[in-house]
Amino acid sequence: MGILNVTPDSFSDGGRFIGVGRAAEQARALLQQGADIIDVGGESARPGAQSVDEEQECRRVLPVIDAVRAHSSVPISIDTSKPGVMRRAVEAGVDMVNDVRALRDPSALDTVRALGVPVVLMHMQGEPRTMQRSPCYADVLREVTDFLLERAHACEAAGIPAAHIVLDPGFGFGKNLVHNLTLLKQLQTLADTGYAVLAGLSRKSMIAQMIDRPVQERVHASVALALAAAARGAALLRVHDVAATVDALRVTARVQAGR
Ligand code: 7PM
Repeated sequence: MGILNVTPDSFSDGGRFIGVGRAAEQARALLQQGADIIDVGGESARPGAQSVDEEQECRRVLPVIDAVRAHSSVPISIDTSKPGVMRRAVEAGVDMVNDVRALRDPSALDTVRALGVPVVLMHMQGEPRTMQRSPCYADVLREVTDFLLERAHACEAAGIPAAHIVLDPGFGFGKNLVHNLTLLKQLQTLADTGYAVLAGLSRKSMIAQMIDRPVQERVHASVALALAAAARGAALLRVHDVAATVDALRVTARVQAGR
């Protein structure tokens, strides 16, 4: 899954997204590098980020979705927690919902069921603006797993099929380095639930905490973390550096095959 950010920090001026051409170009590059899914996000659940309303989020993402759809039938996911954005994005041709709030909005569950699309349920402790202040768990693996299973079961009870549910421990979302490493080391436990697992580790600050590199110099470490997640059962990897990750996965698969 290649990351396509359409937040104003990266592409726009004054909160109004203007970089459709640039975003479409970036989407083409991700595809050419071997991305199987493009994740379009305009809300920014990033630590410390300001929230945006539905209209503003749609003004950012819908033109980009249209532009990608005009050139390609690649599966697109929409990174949002708002039912209205989910609906309008799927109407524009989006195939999957990626929700860092795991469909906790009161009408999000019914919206995804009615849309009939797969959904990524991500764990987050606290809220983006404050979640990294003092993350705290008695047993991080158990708490994250229990939360995700509760959300998955709520989805199934609402009529979303199990095959449409993807679980994501939410690396860096209300977690310190030891929490993140514990979750990654034990990721197979989450995969053993039978639901597909997604891991998003690409360029995250947990890498800086280990090797003190600025964001543009975290590619190699990101690939190492992606491989660690894949080895522990992750079916989807949400990454910025698609070419490097695909190369690493291809040779890893050959080692596994032994031929
Ligand atoms: C700053 C900090 C900028 C964090 C961007 C981020 C995930 C996600 C994000 C994830 C799923 C990033 C994050 N991370 N959705 N959205 N899983 N499902 O690295 O780990 O892009 S935002």
